[in-house]
Amino acid sequence: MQEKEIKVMKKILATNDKMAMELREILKKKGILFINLMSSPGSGKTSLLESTAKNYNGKLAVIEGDIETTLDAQRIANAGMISYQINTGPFGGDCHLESGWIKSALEEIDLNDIDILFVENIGNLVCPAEFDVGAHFNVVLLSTTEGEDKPLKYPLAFQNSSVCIITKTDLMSYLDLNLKQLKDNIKKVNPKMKILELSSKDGKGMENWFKFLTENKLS
Ligand SMILES: Nc1nc2c(ncn2[C@@H]2O[C@H](COP(=O)(O)OP(=O)(O)O)[C@@H](O)[C@H]2O)c(=O)[nH]1
Ligand SMILES: [Mg+2]
Repeated sequence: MQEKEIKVMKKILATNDKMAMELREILKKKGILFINLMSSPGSGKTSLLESTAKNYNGKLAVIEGDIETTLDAQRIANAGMISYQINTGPFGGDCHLESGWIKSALEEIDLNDIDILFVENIGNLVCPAEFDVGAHFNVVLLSTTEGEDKPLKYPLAFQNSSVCIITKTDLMSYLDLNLKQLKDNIKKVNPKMKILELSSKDGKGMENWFKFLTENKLS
């Protein structure tokens, strides 16, 4: 029985990865940079996107992933970014997005007027890291309130990302966070990780995120 389950899982992942590779190529050819944001609920993904929509000069769109509600898509749309919501609730409540769903969402979005496409993955530091959605960059967010140990406890999200954004730096003076320890833990799990520190609230460090976007834009 277990062997059968493993075989089915392997097949699902292989199908997902094939589609993800195709999406990556299609978007590259269209000159669209594709970024997948992953983190636990509440780390600041939507806030980062709102601030990006308001302060970064680019043609931006986001595919929002949530189990229920269109709240985040509405927040982002209010901030001025094209947004499209995927809800997994009606289809079993999956805790991650898969490349096939991204492909379906892309059929609804006019790709001719976009130069950066984001995915806000479902809030969860575990499952989203297992599924390649076809992004050019996986970006993992970790807020200062989550503690130094999380990269060690949830390594896959950090191993499968090339950028880690430490969010909510404005709160650091209220916390006992050891920032050096946190960064050492990130590097322990992924020595090549690019680490950015910022606050969407007071705007400090946002320029480094915008620089990253500009440097990696494809058109
Ligand atoms: N102080 C502070 N709060 C933040 C910051 N970014 C997000 N928040 C707050 O954290 C909560 C969750 O943020 P949200 O962007 O919805 O997180 P998401 O679930 O990852 O999309 C909200 O109440 C935000 O106002 C920040 O940089 N500083
Ligand atoms: Mg959100």
